[in-house]
Formats: sequence, structure tokens, C-alpha cells
Amino acid sequence: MRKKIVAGNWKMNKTAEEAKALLSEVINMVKDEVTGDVEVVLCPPALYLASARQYVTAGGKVSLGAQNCHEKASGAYTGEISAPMLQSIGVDYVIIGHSERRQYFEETNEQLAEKVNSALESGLKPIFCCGESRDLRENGDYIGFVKDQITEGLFHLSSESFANVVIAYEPIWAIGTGLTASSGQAQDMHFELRQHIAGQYGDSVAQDTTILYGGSANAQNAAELFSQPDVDGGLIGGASLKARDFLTVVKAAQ
Ligand code: 3PY
Repeated sequence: MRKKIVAGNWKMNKTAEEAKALLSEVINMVKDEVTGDVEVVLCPPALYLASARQYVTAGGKVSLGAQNCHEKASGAYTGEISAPMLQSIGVDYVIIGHSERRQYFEETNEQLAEKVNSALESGLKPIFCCGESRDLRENGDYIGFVKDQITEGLFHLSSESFANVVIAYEPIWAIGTGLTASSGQAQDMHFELRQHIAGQYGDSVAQDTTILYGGSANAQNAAELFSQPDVDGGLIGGASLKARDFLTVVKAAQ
């Protein structure tokens, strides 16, 4: 049985004090209200990860994720943070290839493949993001495009390594636009991606791969999205910044 995961991507939001308050609120709510089998991954800005660790340990049911890492383990890369550094402060997951990083920092599938390698070598689990633009969805082979992102970013891995990867399908047209994929659109893509993984690694690995939906998933639409057979939880942006909304999303995945 594959794991259900709800990850909160806080992006570049919250002061230190606000982050501390949100973190403890979410952890307490998870402790009190989440009874089912769903892993909660909190991904605050990197600056807060070390201090977040103590709360997350106290909570027990929650893991910690970074929003990015550099592909190299160390070196003269001013301002960057490496996977071994994240591992050394007890981070569990790292988001790799979010569309905002692909767009604003021009991250390519080739570079993302290196980030995936670095994360896995450090014992971090990559949450590998993929997704198509609106133009591609309306005018092109958007399924082929997303499959290629997976092929180029991940299919160099052995099946043992691939087993530690989580995939997040996040259509770019649904990020920060208020638009969400319908549950049918999400299911169709998740099904295609699972088939694609089966073609490379076999059906058993594909059935065990957690594929999250992201892109304006929120307290109102999460239950419908998560009811789809190939949608195994979510990578949540804006709704992860409000504890009650985020908890509603988490509970929808149980
Ligand atoms: C969103 O929900 O918009 C996201 O980008 C999550 O990563």
C-alpha cells in the first residue's frame, strides 16, 4: 500500500515569529485530530528548518521538508544550501523542481536530476514536481511533456532509489491562479504517470509510488481531489499557511 502524504509548501512566507506560531498550531492540531494513515510534511523557508526540528520531533506524526537544495554537496556557491546540510539538521524531504524554480531560476530537468541524486545520496526523500503550462494543456502534447519531465528527472535511478521518490503533479496553470484541475483532470494525469512509471520500473513499483496533486488544492476541493484512486495526497501552497485550512486538507487524505 502506498503512503498518503500531505505536504505544506509555505514558499517565501512568514516571519520567524509567525512561522513558530503556525508550526506549533499545526503540530498540535495534527496530534489531536489526525488519526488516520497520512504523513504530514511541513516545508517552511529553509531559514526556519533547524528550529522547526524540535517542534516536529515533539509532534511525532509530522515530517520536515525543504523547498529546494543545491545539486552539489558543498563548495563555492554563495547563498545556496546543500542536501547534506539539510540532512545534518534532520530534514526528511526536499521539494525539487517546483514550477516556480523551473520558471524563475531556469532549473532544467538535467539539473533537477542532479538535485535528485544529491538528495537521495544524503538520505533525503525528493518530492519531484512536474506539470504543464496552460498553453501546452490547450495546444500541445501536455501528457507527453509531463512524462518527459519524469523521464529526464528520475528515470536514471535504480528501482531501489526510485522507491524513495514522491511525485507531485502541479499543473502550472493551477498555481497562484486560483484555478484548480478538476478531480477528473488530476486523476487522468496521475493515471498516465503511474502507467509511465510502470513502463520503466514495473507495475509493483508504480503501484507503490506516491503521486501528489498540487496547484491551488485547498480546504474546499481537497476531499474531491483525494477521492480519486491515483491521487495520494497533495502538495499544498496557500492553504498550508492557515492551520485550520491545512488541517482540513490533511484530514481529507486520511
Ligand atoms: C500551490 O498550491 O499553488 C503550489 O504551488 C504548491 O506547491
